Amino acid sequence: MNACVIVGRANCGKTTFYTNFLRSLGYRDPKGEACPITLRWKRSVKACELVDTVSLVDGILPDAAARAGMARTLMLLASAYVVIHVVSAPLGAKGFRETTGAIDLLVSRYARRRKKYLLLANKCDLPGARTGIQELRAELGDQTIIPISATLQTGFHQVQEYLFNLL
Ligand SMILES: Nc1nc2c(ncn2[C@@H]2O[C@H](COP(=O)(O)OP(=O)(O)OP(=O)(O)O)[C@@H](O)[C@H]2O)c(=O)[nH]1
Ligand SMILES: [Mg+2]
Repeated sequence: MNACVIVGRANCGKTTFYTNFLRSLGYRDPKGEACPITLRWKRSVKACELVDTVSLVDGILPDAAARAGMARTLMLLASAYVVIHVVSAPLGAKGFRETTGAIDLLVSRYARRRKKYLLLANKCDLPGARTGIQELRAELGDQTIIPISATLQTGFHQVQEYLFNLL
C-alpha cells in the first residue's frame, strides 16, 4: 500500500496532525504510528497508509536509541510514496535556513525532486503564522504550502483533496 509518511522537526505537530487527521476522516480512536486509510473525493475512493515518524534533527545525535529512531525515519522517508512535511508556521523561513544544518531545507529539496510532496505549515492558530507562511513562500517559490492547525483541524479539507490527487 502506498505510504504517506509524515516527517518534520521535533514539536512541529506531526503526531497531532496524524491523530486529528485520522479523526477527521472518521477513525475514532487512532493508535500506533501507521494506519491504513481510505480517502474519498467526490465519488472516487483511494487507499493509502498514513505513517507518523520520529522527528528529524540537525546533526548526529549522541544517544544511540535516538540515532536509531532518526535512521528509521530516514528509511521511511526514502521508501515513501508521498512525503507529508510538517513545519511550524510561526517559525517561517527561519526554520528552513537559519538553523544549523537546516534539516527542513534538506528534506524539502530531497522530497520535491524524488517524491510526491506535500508541505503543511502547521500551528496557524498561533501569532506569527501569517508572516511565517509569507517567508516560507518567498523561500520555496512555487511550492504548494497548505496552512493548517492540527489542533483545531483547520485546512484538513484542502489536505485531503491535495493528498487524494497525489495518490
Ligand atoms: N497551537 C498549536 N499547537 C499545536 C498544533 N499542533 C501541535 N501543537 C502542539 O505542539 C506540541 C507538539 O505536538 P506534537 O504533535 O507532539 O509534535 P511532534 O512533531 O509529533 O513532536 P515529536 O514527536 O516530539 O517530534 C504539542 O504541545 C501540541 O499540542 C497546532 O496546530 N496549534
Ligand atoms: Mg510525535
